[in-house]
Amino acid sequence: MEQTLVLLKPSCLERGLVGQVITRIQQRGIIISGIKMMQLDEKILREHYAHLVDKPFFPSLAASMMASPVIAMVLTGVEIVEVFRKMTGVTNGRKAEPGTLRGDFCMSGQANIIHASDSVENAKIEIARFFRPEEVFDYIPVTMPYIYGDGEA
Ligand code: IDP
Ligand code: MG
Repeated sequence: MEQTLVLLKPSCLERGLVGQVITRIQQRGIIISGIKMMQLDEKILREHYAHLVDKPFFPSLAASMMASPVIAMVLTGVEIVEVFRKMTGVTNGRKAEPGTLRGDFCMSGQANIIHASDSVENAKIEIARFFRPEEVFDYIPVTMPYIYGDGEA
């Protein structure tokens, strides 16, 4: 199965939305393989948002990501990168479809509550950036035969 890296941003923690987001993840049948709270710093953010470092909004983005700890997660599932990007919704919460996490829980293009890896290749890089191998657990829930049909997972 595939894995993706998710960050619940300070805008998620400060607004008390952590439980609702995790509930949505679990009710979908997505496996949480790693989860921890971390305080991000400038160094890791310059790596994580390398594609945005030269944008005028980068200092404000970095400050918003360091405003409180974040919750980092490794999620596991079949085609999880694509599934979870769809669940996340487009970057600007005001444009995100209702039913997506951003479309239901935020109104901002920056304080948009959640990060999700955008490709399988980037997911591998991001998981290695935020988690040590021993922090990612490869258990299989006993409910697996009810989450996926025969031969799917
Ligand atoms: P994504 O989170 O939907 O993958 P990216 O383009 O990778 O979007 O941008 C990373 C994060 O940078 C966004 O989630 C958002 O918090 C922030 N961001 C992106 N574009 C802007 C902008 O134009 N102004 C302010 N913040 C932005
Ligand atoms: Mg992105």
